Amino acid sequence: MKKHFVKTFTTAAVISFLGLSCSPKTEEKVVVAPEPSKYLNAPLVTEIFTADPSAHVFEGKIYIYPSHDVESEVVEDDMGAHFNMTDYHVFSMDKPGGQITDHGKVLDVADVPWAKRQMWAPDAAEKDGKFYLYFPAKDKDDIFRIGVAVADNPAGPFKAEPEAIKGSYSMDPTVFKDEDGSYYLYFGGIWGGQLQQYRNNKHTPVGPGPTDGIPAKNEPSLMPKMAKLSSDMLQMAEAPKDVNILDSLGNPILAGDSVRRFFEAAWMHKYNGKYYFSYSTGDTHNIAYAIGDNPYGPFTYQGVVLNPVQGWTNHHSIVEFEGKWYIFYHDTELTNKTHLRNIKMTELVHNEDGTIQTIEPLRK
Ligand code: FUB
Repeated sequence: MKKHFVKTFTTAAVISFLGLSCSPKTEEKVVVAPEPSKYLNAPLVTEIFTADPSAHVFEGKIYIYPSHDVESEVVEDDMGAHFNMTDYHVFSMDKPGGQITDHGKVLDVADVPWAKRQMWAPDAAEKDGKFYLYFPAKDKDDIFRIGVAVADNPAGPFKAEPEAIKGSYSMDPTVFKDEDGSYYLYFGGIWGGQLQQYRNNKHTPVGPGPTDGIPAKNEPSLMPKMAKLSSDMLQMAEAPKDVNILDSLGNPILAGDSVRRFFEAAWMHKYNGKYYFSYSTGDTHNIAYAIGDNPYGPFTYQGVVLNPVQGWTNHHSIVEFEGKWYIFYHDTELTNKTHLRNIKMTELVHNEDGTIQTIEPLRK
């Protein structure tokens, strides 16, 4: 905090200065000016810890579906065991900058018959007046699966389906609704997200560690997965396919290209008829993006949407509200602990050529 001395001239002092009568009186006050924040934006929620915000406009409002971070006894490891979340809250705001409403707990792991622990990054979708919460959790065998829970309104509460989505695996699900009314599920995450334990949609682990099963540096990286959703929104209508992320020459991004390869946190948005697949590069901490011509891709790498935030993880969503685009993201401003995060938002700008202006979340 910087202290400034501010001189307050009273009327009496001015009269005195002008040579008029009255005793001179000058007051000195110490005021404390707030340190300029090093963060681009303030946390949206401070009462509980929140992360991985998936934002949508439902019924004219912005609804946010984040992870609910909690302190727990679990020791930190490279598989993210310390992200030991057990439930979800939903938040809403009438408009950017508006007051945030916490709609309370909308789903608890205890109410998900197939799930045991680690309720990680969720997303939501609306179809025909029903709302669907897609969420990853570890099952009784400690394998990540993706579940669905259903509600009659965007603020829940949500009722979980008795079983996980058939054939689902790994984590960080997101659902994209295309303009023709089709819905697509994107998912996956390496290391703690277990994607490296799968080949051709089969669980074929070569070891329990976060990098066991990661391809060699000069091989194509593991790609996120996607599938069209069934018309009831509860299953995949097809076997998951790779979301191919290519370089500008049309070659797959390599596993050793850690600045550009997919790690976790898939998101899809559509802008001017193009499909923007964005994701976290994990251990290099960027939110990157790639553009394609249809929901299946391939997608060509373009650059960085959001530079590293404070904290190890970087996870976002991108949404349009009344003609402007916004990115929702998180950092660790409230705690400086990587597993106790807080959600934030800021405007996102598409350039005339369709590229996205890179956002710097920390002031230099
Ligand atoms: O919140 C737990 C995990 O951290 C998410 O699933 C990842 O995307 C990372 O943000």
